[in-house]
Amino acid sequence: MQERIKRNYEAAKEQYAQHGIDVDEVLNRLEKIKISMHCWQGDDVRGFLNKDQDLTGGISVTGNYPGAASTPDELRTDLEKAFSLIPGKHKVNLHAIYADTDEKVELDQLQPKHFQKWVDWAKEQGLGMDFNPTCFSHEKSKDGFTLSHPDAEIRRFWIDHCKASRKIGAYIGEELGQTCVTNVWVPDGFKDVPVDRMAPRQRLKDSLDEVFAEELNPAYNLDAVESKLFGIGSEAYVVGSHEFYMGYGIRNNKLICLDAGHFHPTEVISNKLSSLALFADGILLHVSRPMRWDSDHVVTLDDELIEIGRELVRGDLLGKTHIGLDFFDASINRVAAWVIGTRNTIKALLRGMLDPIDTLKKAELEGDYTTRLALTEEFKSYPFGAVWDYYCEKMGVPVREEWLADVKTYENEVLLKRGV
Ligand code: RNT
Ligand code: ZN
Repeated sequence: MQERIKRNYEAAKEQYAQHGIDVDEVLNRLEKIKISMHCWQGDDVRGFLNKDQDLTGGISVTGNYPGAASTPDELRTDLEKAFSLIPGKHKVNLHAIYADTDEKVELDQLQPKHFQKWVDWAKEQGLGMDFNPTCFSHEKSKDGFTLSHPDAEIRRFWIDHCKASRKIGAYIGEELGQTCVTNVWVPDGFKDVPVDRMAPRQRLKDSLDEVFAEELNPAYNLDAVESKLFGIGSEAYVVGSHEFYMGYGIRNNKLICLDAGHFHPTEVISNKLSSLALFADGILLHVSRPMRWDSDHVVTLDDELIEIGRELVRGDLLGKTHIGLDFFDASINRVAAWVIGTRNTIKALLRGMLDPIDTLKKAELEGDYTTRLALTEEFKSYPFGAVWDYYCEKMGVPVREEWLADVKTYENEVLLKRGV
């Protein structure tokens, strides 16, 4: 351990200890938190099954930075590189279109065996895995509807795909010995104001009931449902709105997924966690950064990310919250995008844990809002960075921006040679 890092850490520890914060204990807690890093940042949400299909579903990736992964092996190599620069042991979040198989297989026919290579790799790397049915970028979703499609045959296809996905999730969970969260998100919605808002929601509900009909061992698979407010081409109405899934999730014991970009631009998910937590079985987060719209920018350590970290810590919600990332930026090095967003998310949790929570809660309870504000503001310049550096060093990953040189080397030696 570098002497300077150790010295700064010891000094920081002392300062935090004055407010009753045991930094060593905080780092032990932090180490146990898993972030689910989404595979789709590595290849602009293309996947390997239907590579000739454009990205649809009202989401969009912009940028043409070279080096996107175009095979499962490339994607895994990139993920390994990113994980080697992030402290802790985490999870990889896969979409169904990332199946690793030579077979030409349809989404409704997918089986665990099509993900065996991913499972073997995750075992070898000591990673957990999460899963998602892919209800977009497909011929059968081209008119913007899947589980709520008016055509029963098309609905059937997507129901079967979601059922298959849950089974794959359960297989992954059993194999890896840690729960897989399978998250259902469908893009269904109308560009313009619908006449009938009810019927598509009724169909979505009925389809979901079928998807979830089979009980699976919750130790292996947990289901989540993800809402949104609008997408490109579904500006006026999204079938699976927040109210829809909040109701559905609470009634049916599903995890409710909150994506930071899926609400009105001034609405924040940090302010929803404490309410949801009182009623929902569990929460899944899609940590993202909406820039004027659901733009899925790489998450920065901004006020909202810090607030999410605080809420999770202060509300003691880490036990019932699964933290996933959801952003895709093709205008910068994709490995760097993962590293920046994931390190930031961990930093936000650390920041939350290093707040003088007991003192702040006491001040608030006593109506001493002056102390609440003063302490909150002064803590912004407490030596958080010294603790973060020590944590990275202790966990064997680069300290501060040292990781960037590593990514640049990787770019030159690996990414730029791909010609993608
Ligand atoms: C789309 C949702 C969804 C996707 C991924 C690829 O608006 O956020 O989570 O981003 O499943
Ligand atoms: Zn999302």
